[in-house]
Amino acid sequence: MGYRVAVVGATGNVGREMLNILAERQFPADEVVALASRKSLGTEVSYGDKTLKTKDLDAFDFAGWDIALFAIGSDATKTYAPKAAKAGCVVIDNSSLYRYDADIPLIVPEVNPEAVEMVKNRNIIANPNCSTAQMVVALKPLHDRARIKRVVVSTYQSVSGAGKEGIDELWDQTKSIYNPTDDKPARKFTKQIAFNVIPHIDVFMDSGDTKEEWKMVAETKKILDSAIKVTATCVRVPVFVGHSESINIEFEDFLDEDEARDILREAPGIMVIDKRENGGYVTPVECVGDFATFISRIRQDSTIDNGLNLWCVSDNLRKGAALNAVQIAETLGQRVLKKG
Ligand code: 11C
Repeated sequence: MGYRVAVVGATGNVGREMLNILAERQFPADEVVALASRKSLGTEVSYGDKTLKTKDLDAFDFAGWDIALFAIGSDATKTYAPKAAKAGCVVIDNSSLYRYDADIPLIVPEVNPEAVEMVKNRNIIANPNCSTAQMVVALKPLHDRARIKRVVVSTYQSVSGAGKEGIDELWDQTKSIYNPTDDKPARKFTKQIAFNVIPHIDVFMDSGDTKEEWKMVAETKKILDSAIKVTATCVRVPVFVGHSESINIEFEDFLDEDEARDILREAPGIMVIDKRENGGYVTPVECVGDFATFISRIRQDSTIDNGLNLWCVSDNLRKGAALNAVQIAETLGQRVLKKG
């Protein structure tokens, strides 16, 4: 017997990817339902070679359903996630609503799968921010070997992180650059995104950091190790899908770049592409549709005793969202629900 799985927000970028990945990874589901708000009712979405018609989230009864993958905003999640959890359905939530609650597990399965046991507290599991997920996959095996003290990360985040409106804005603005009569001013973003970069993602906080930067700090501590110091600068770039990160790591112990490369080659979820020649590294367009987090440009940082630099690229809609959520569902099945 398999699982009964609901995908909530099935018509959005992440919801659609959740359905794709459930099918691609042959998640042991007996039944899958696609849920959306009333305005998307009846929209057809793909699940493997099947087509599902979306049902009304508001009228849905979660009783008898095992797992709900949520990919809707925090406000709607606040209404529907407790309803599902109370009905006995485990919620795996992609919003930031529950991530920082001490009694809710925040999980990247390659890093802290054991945290899934905490699901018993509230029947809710949080999925991290995309920029954190790919970074901690890379940091974990290096931390196990040489203890990370401090991380300095700069991100290059694609517009799909801002949803469909972000994608549309880059597309329309790029076309309008060649047609001056068709001005497309910034709407979703705070400045022109076409042929530009914007050092601002999410709202500003009192510290001067943006919330996206704060999330990378708080989530790395919760998932990997609270002792690790992280400082982040998050930047939006005119790329449709795939977040990139330049990561500088300071360790307690010395870690040679060749050993780091070998460790990363063996680590789960990682693909090392690191040749010191033209094109011997990964760029975001190459990671789209892939499960792996790609690591390139691994090299010693000679300005400190125990430092390394690396370049990390991943599909933000997959490892950064839908894939990680499905991997959490797999972990939940193996360690807690144990059906079938
Ligand atoms: C972005 N990282 O690229 C954001 C999107 O907390 O789940 C995901 C926000 C979140 O804009």
